[in-house]
Amino acid sequence: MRIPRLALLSTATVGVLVAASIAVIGTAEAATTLGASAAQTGRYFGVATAAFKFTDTPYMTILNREFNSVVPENDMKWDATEPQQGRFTFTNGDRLVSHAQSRGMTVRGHALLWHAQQPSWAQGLSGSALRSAAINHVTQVATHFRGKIHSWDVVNEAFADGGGGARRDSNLQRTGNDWIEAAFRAARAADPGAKLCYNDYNTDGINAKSTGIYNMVRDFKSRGVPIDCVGLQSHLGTTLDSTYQQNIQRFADLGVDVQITELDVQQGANQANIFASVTRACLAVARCTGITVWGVRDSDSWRTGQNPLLFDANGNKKAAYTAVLNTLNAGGPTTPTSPTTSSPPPASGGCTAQVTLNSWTGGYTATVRVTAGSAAISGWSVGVTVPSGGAVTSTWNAGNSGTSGQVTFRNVSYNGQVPAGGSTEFGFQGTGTGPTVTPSCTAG
Ligand code: 9MR
Repeated sequence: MRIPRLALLSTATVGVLVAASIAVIGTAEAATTLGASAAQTGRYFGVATAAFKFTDTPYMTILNREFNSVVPENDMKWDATEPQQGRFTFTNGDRLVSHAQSRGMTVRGHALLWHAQQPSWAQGLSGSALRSAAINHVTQVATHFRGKIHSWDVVNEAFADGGGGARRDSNLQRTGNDWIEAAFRAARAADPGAKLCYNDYNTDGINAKSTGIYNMVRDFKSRGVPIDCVGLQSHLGTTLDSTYQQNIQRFADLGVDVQITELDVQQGANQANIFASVTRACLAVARCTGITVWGVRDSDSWRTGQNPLLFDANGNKKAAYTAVLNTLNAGGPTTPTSPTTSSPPPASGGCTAQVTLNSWTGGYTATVRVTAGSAAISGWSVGVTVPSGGAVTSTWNAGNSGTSGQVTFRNVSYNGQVPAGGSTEFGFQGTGTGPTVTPSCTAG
């Protein structure tokens, strides 16, 4: 029998396609860019940039190829966005955001309030006039960029160096110690989708300054002040504090994400090792969700003469680049899915729980959203089945009884009251594979 030529061709094509897709599934290729390799571990790899550099072709080639997150080095600061009181200029910030969106990059916002780079009109204010100008600034800027920012540095560098963990003196601090929480509440109201971070430097290990910040975050979590993340800037010298990872972990254990936000390392024999160690430390903590370097090439850096970045002035990859890429690739690939499992819609007076997993080989974090039904609830508990062989190793924003098999999570003092239709989140980390059985939710 003669088989029509067309049919023969298509049979062969299907055969090739099937073979090709099996080959793709079966091969775990090491990623060849920072952004892609970080993404395989569920994280981003970002860079500080500026709209005025967008006409520099060699610069843009690296930016677009390597990074999947950007942060404006200066374009969203107070002096840049509100040069005169009540007159806002978002041109450069908007250019940065639209470039990022066109390339599928996320954007960190930096920084809503800071004692430095204030416009001169704000430097001349104090007391309640400064407080209301500052909160208005937070509201206007966060509202303008609403829905477009992955994480905001809401407050930058508010703690003192060598101050035993105390706040830094500044015109903002002199408006009252509650200025930071007022800023976070205003930011949450203006852009509920953005993660809200506190960001600082000289916090690259367990020391008096990072402990001061740790105590503030713990206090905020206990009082329901909206804070989601801590930024560790990580402007580093020629050594790395031995408690770098431990410090990330203790913040994560408070129930906030940690981001390495302004990484650069002084050139020297240890540069590549320090970059690799920072990357490894972030990968080792599930809630360390991304790393940003503070510039593309050494010639773009604020640290003139210290060559602290991953590319040299000619755009060549340095040893530090290769060290970071290899470290990222050693940390992945992980399961690129976030499966969710939900309990059924609640009866009046009840609640529902939805579990979202971020899994990797050998472990996971679970984020659990508890939503009240048509009536407010006062207290809740969520039952989860932990697959055999695994166990819960840490929990945030909830208490747990048991760590394996059937585990019950209960609200803590500050998140038991949930209004009708409202929700609250808690999370836990575990070993093994994450729970996939429908969770239960019980009010009261
Ligand atoms: O890199 C920024 C540089 O271009 C600015 O002139 C400087 C102004 O103070 O700010 C630099 O970025 C800082 C960041 O906004 C906050 N953390 C420290 C960074 C380096 O100084």
